[in-house]
Amino acid sequence: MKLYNYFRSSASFRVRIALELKGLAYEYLPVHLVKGEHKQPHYAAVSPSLLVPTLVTDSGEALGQSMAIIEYLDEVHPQPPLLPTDALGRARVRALAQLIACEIHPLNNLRVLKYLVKELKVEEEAKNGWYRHWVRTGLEAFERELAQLPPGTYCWGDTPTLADCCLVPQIFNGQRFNVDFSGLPRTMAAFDACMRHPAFQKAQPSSCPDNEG
Ligand SMILES: N[C@@H](CCC(=O)N[C@@H](CS)C(=O)NCC(=O)O)C(=O)O
Repeated sequence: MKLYNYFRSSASFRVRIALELKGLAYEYLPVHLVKGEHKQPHYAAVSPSLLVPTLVTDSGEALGQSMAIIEYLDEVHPQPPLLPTDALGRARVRALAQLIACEIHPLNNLRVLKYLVKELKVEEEAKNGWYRHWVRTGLEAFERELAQLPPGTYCWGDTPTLADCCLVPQIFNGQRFNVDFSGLPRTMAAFDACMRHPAFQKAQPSSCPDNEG
């Protein structure tokens, strides 16, 4: 398999975690987002949506959207599972994952932040305020959701799931923008547990070949 991705991209990071959790080898193909490599013809041929990550399967199929990629990996390589065996558990885990992937991340994507600055002429500090506001608001909701669920080591239960694949990159991203993570005990306990797991360590930006520090 090949993974087109960028060390700092949180959607890419989600897929790297899933690959590491499942012990799957892959070729790392860097796409430098800040240099706009995702908009160049060679990458557009792979990803018409001009987004990372893209997973290219062993049979040469290019797949976009991190959540779809992770669910594909989970179906094709079921061990260890990233979704619970019961329908209700799967719905809970997907809801947590989507709270991050659909409610938080799209508001803070590179192209959204660029649009705020370049087109709407928002000052750097106001842009950072936008970022911090939406991440903090989303994580507070995430914490309230976790508080309703049975206690566990990770977001759901005692093994990492799709929800953890989404949470960890969002926290990493938030750290870069100095988001306040206080008062989020369940969320940060799950994050800390993940960071003690070797798969999350191997997938993190500082472990990536294109890491710029
Ligand atoms: N929902 C997509 C999001 C993909 C996405 O937005 N990727 C970002 C990096 S995290 C990207 O390629 N951004 C390019 C841009 O904003 O121009 C997924 O989960 O894969």
